[in-house]
Amino acid sequence: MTQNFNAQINAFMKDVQSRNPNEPEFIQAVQEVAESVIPFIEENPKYKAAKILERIVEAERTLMFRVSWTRDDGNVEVNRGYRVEFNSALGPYKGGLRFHPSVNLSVLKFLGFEQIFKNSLTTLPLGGGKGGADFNPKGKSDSEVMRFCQAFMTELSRHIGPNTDVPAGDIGVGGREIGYMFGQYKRIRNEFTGVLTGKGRNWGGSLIRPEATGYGTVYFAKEMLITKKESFKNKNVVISGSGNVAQYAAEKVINFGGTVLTMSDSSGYIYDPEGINSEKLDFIKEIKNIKRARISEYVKRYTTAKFNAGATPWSVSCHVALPCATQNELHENDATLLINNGVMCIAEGANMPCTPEAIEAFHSAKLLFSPGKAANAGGVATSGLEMSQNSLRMSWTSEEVDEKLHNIMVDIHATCVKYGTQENGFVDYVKGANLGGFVKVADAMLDQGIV
Ligand code: NDP
Ligand code: 2IT
Repeated sequence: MTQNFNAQINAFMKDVQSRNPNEPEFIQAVQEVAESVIPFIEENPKYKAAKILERIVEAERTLMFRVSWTRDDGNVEVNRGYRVEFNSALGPYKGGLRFHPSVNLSVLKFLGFEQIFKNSLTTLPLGGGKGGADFNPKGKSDSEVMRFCQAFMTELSRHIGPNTDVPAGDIGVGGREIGYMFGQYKRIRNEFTGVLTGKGRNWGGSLIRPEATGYGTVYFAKEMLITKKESFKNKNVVISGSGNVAQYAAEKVINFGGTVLTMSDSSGYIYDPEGINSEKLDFIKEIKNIKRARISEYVKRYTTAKFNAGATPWSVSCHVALPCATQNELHENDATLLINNGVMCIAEGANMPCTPEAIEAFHSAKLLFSPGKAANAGGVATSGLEMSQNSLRMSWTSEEVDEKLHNIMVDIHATCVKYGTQENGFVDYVKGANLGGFVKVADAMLDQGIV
């Protein structure tokens, strides 16, 4: 008989809410972890006595700073920069930087908090952190983006370092932005070090890092399908987003013999009933990465495809759904549509893209559902591999990195199965990921005393 721990969970969450008012995304992320972890803590009093959960929800350090920079026309702009250094029990703070107008403290605290458990699941020595700014790269010239990145790094450089805190990309931060920030760090500190990951391949970057999050998500989903004796072959796959994660998820699905029916951006989604093949995906990469234009351009070239403005792709019938855009992009009604249309597997390429109600619907329907902290951990894992290569002053081949990435995703899947398998055999990947991630961090915190 499973005991009900609602009273303990509610009391804990009441306290977290009162200490973190007006932070809905952070509360959402903590609630999910608390629901998985509190029953375990109640049965393992050493964690309770050391107040591990109370400490883990409090960031070790939160930095907020002004970022002033100049537009091409001479106008002055002011943005707010952040770095949330959440937990260093397992290693230097590690996590991406997001540049998007929606960035605020709640969003970065949710991402930094998730990162602790995700990084633990990778088995690499990585603490958890996240940062960014409410800067909108859309419509900015290249030189404006450079000046912003330089202004941002001028302050951030005081707080980070290869053994302290190692940022990387996230929404709005890709190879171009990492390059500008690395250049400014090097200029200020007079050091060529692995202070950022996602670097260019000629100057310390790892092969496969650009591909890693999307590939890793599909490697993870493949493991989930194997538990049902299924594969990607001839499966219809619906993907949201058309950025870094979505592009390489699509590439790997195509590679595994699946059919990618949709991709999207913040203006809407494209539906190609004939499937987005490699050549069409190259065009999407050109639209998004080089032209920095809208996904709707796709239907001008491929006229049998349809663009649906202002909509998300969840009404398209599919076997596998990979939400790869942003948080809370898949709601309960979307989950119901997917379920009614026969979806069997949902793997989060983005961080927290499914609302709690959507996850509940997938769980009630006994479908394969994996949370981002497990399914998208391949990105940060490969960042960890980039750090290793930087320390060794060596570069591994694509095949070597891809094999390590694949093994890490298979291992994370096994960890989720170990901690998440219910008495009836159903695998609760949410519980599995939360517990699997928590135990390692909690034990390290116990070892390191009350800090
Ligand atoms: P990109 O900036 O490369 O792409 C983001 C994509 O999502 C774009 O298509 C963008 O559309 C869309 N998008 C962003 N915000 C919204 C929104 N509010 N509503 C609808 N669509 C939106 O980012 P990534 O691909 O790197 O990141 C995608 C997700 O994956 C994020 O949740 C991120 O945290 C997560 N992630 C990323 C990792 C990485 O290594 N990059 C690692 C692990 C997770 P538009 O072009 O219109 O803005
Ligand atoms: O959400 C994430 O895991 C990332 N954006 C990648 C972080 C990293 O340090 O590579």
